[in-house]
Amino acid sequence: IQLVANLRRALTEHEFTVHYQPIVRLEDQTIVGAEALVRWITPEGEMIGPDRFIPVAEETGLIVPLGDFVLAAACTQMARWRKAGLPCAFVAVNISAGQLSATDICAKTEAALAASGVPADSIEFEITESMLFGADSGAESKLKRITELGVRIAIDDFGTGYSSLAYLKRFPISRLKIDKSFVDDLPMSVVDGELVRAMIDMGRALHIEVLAEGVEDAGQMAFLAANGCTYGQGFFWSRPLPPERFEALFSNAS
Ligand code: G
Ligand code: G
Ligand code: MN
Ligand code: NA
Repeated sequence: IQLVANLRRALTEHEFTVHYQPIVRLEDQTIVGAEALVRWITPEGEMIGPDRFIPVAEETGLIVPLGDFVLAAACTQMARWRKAGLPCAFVAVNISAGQLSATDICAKTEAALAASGVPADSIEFEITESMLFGADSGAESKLKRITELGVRIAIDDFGTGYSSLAYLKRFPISRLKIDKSFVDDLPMSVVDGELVRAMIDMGRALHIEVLAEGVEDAGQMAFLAANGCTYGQGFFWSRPLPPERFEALFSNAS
């Protein structure tokens, strides 16, 4: 269909760009990192969100070159920020299953790190539980090699996938990102509150950092902070922003 042709053109014509959403340490409300989120700016100037094209990119295999672009862009951005002394310690990049099954993800990751010169531990890969649950030995050994490079692994949308927690034993996971659906009804929902507390406690016991996604208001923020959640992300602090507006968040603070 036309969307596929448009996506191919968008790749060759450099119509994709990357926005950055701050990741905040709840204790002192400082920005410590960012999640890279791809955007498509059409020649007409319309901004199209990834919900509309990532599924098609995944079905057609275009997610591989698109993912390469996002990883390279995030590494390059991180290098600029480090050079400028911006205290943003890491950038998280979403990785689709199709990218992990492509044979050369490890080599591409090494190349992106080398080309940008950023330390591997300033890059985090966000993968979903289902990617670990469904991981064949190939995907598993690739993930292990990527963590051996020093790249950190975060579990995105945590709590919504197949919750076979066995993967927490097999893989070196650095961060759990509690899915927005558990955060939405805080602090009112008793059930969600208990689930969130259980996820926070599990993270603490396993020395895995815990982040709450989709934080939109002060009540949610206060609940999370009071219950020992370390990091947050959401519209309460900021939407995903183009790099120059993300940078401006640091000059406004402190
Ligand atoms: O940015 P937004 O909140 O609209 O993102 C919607 C969805 O698209 C999220 O599930 C997010 O993980 C996914 N997404 C955004 N950017 C990327 C990307 O670069 N690669 C992949 N695989 N998914 C992305
Ligand atoms: O699946 P993933 O967690 O990568 O999705 C990130 C998506 O969530 C992006 O599309 C981002 O724009 C969106 N997002 C981030 N924070 C919030 C929030 O506080 N509220 C809502 N509704 N969406 C958010
Ligand atoms: Mn994500
Ligand atoms: Na999520």
